[in-house]
Amino acid sequence: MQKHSLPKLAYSFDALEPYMDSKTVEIHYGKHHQTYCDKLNLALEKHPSLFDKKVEELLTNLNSVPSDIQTAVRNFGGGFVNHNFFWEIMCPASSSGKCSGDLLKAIARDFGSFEEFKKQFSDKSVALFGSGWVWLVVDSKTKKLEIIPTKDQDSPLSLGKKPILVIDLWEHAYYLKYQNRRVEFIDAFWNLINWNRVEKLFR
Ligand code: MN3
Repeated sequence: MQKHSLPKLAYSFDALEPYMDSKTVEIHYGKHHQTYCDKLNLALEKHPSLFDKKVEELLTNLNSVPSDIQTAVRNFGGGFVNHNFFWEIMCPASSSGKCSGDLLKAIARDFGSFEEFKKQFSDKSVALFGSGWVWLVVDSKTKKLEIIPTKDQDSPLSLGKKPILVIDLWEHAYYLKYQNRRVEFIDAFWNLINWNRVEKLFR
């Protein structure tokens, strides 16, 4: 049995400056993300055999998780996996690159153009009420790209969608630097997307 632990960040806390400040990354990763991981481990201790499964697998089949820990897996397992993913699809602005190749073609196919996709993704991020996430996903049936919001720590995996890009819109993701100015945070986020990684996830 192996407890879950946070994956190492591929960059230092200050590497996302000035768009995401060092203190925010440090607390977001070291405190918020760590707490989701700890609480997930605590819940799984009631059913230790589940440690052998990937958390992504548990979230994909939430109904198969024992009912006494289903909510905990949804919230803390979701928080654990969503943040793993969030850190993974970001990088320092200097190596962000550009959306290109097959992904760019699919975006043009499903949204009309990259600019239109960016507008829709940003608009949904501004409009999200309360705490949650906005995702670019591939629907597992239609194979089309979609932009969907999820509440709290809900995962698109539980909806049959494969995530390829995400923005964390909980206030803890931006409040130290941007306070109530969520729009500025969303604008800044576009500088931090690891397009190389996102395109790999798409393929
Ligand atoms: Mn968060």
